[in-house]
Amino acid sequence: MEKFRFLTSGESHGKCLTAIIEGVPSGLEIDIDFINSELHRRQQGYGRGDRMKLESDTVEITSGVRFGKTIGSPITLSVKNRDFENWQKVMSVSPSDQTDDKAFSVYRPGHADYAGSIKYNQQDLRNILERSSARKTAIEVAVGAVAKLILKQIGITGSSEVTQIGAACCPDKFHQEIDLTREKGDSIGGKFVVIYKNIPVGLGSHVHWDRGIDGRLAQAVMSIPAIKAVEIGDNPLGFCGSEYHDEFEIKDGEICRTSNHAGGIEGGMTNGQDLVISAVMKPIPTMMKSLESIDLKTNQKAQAHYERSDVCAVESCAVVAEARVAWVIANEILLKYGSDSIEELKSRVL
Ligand code: EPS
Repeated sequence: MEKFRFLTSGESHGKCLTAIIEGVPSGLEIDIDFINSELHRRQQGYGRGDRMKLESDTVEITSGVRFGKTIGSPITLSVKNRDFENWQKVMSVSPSDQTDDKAFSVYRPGHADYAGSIKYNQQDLRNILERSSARKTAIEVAVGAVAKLILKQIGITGSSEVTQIGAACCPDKFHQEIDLTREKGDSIGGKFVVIYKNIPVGLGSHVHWDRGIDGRLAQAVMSIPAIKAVEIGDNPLGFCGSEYHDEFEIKDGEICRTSNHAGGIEGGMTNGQDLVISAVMKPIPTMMKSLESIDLKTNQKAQAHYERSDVCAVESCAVVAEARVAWVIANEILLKYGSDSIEELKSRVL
């Protein structure tokens, strides 16, 4: 069951990335500067590669918005790839431009190349790289910004923070860790946390397995490229039950809790506390430091393919996760309060 739904398209070095979103209530003011500032945040972060110097991601809206406000119809968003200029022939749609330029056939261990080439019967691994690249998260962040604008109307706000880079858990050490990794021609992962505040009680449900908001959040965050683990609230290992579960108390006549180890979710439903989701990103698998691999053309040993990449993208990934969590919350809000206009939504929630 989806109320806030969308599809995205676009390759890393294709002309542009596109999304069509359906289900956004009418009357929502679309703040393009806000969407662009979210795109800018995704491009930042210590350890990003040279592609980010080339791109200056901005959104274009071509449907669903009139005079600055949504009108209830599907919204089309697009973000241009500036680098397309250098890839026009290589990424051409036309059969007459067929070329082997930028083709490659040595699998990158850890990337989608191997399984993707078998699944889609492709001999040129570029045909897998182009869509498996995390470049597509640019348009996802634009969609997340629209979800955030809906949430903002009812007072829900989100943020994120990097909590670990490699073995370093203290922000003072993050840049040093990334610099050392770059010097070695390697890549490095890390961990971040996303927090959303002012969440109403009862988003999601305990009544059926696929309606739990924890499962939906886990899927949305886990499927970001390179994510290997997702946690809701505090990792319970090392706690006994009496320490972990959040006790009730009454403060100023209101029911509240003495802690938030559960990260705002109990029984697959939000409980009114802050929503807290952490995720672990593996080191990016495109590396200067060569790994042993196989060339699919010869079936012989070869060194893995390398092309421009990031040393560390954990900060950007946290922004992408904020966006994905925003989609999930916006969808649950629209499922629960089912409104066609922002005025209706506000009257139902506030
Ligand atoms: C990315 C753009 C890509 C990569 C990165 C994410 O650009 P290019 O491939 O042209 O350098 O920098 O993707 C990966 C590292 C990956 O392994 O998929 C972006 O816009 O975030």
